[in-house]
Amino acid sequence: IYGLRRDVRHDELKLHVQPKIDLAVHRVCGAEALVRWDHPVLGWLPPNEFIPFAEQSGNITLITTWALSTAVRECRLWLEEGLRIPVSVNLSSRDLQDERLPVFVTELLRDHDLSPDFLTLEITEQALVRDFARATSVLQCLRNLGVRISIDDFGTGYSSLAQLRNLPVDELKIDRSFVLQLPESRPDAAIVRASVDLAHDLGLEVVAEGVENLACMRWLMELGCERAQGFLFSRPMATENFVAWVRQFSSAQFELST
Ligand code: G
Ligand code: MN
Repeated sequence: IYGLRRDVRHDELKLHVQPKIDLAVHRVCGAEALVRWDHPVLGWLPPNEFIPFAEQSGNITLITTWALSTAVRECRLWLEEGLRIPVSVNLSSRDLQDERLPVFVTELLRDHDLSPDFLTLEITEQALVRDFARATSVLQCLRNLGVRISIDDFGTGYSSLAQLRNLPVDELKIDRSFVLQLPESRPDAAIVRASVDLAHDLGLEVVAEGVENLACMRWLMELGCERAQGFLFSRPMATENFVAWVRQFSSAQFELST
């Protein structure tokens, strides 16, 4: 991770976005921001190849604040284009230890004149393991701002279901490892069905990650899963292509329904 500070300065980080689709109306209902690092020697690095190192070396705050600022600015640009699409940003466990984060988010939204419900923060169950009390207090502050909170990679962490009951969250994202083999895999089907029911009983919305084919999408729709994200709709794309992609997705749907 050596060189990240210099690299942020040199614009080597790039934001990609992947659409989330509302399965009931087949519209784009959100976009997850994913950071890519264009390393001068190693080439494009996806988040899972450098975020862990950034966390260890204490550089994660730099990346998170960069991702938040860039994502909020994009979301404002989409609005200017007439597209009301909330943006989701991933937080790491260190971010949830940072009591300055809610202040940063407040000022960022104010600077871009963006309502807080246009921002969703995705946290993993893992992010709460370290200093649970402080993490939940930061999380509560963020939620009090009106920002939406989403539990990412649900089902892969160590957190107990009892813990979920007390968390200030709005949305649950089912990890793609349980979704990729649907609808064939019986154990995965059982896990996803139980997770969707649990989420609904707790008043949470559900996003299925890793939706790669139509059969999987239809199975999820029948289950009452509200939202889906995955290669079936689109891979993560450069932000400059997003508005055009949304427009063609909407018009493709329009042609289907007429
Ligand atoms: O849960 P997390 O925030 O890590 O998910 C984002 C990652 O998932 C991205 O790296 C993205 O490329 C990947 N991803 C998104 N959709 C799909 C999919 O449909 N299939 C697979 N295999 N990976 C996906
Ligand atoms: Mn995520």
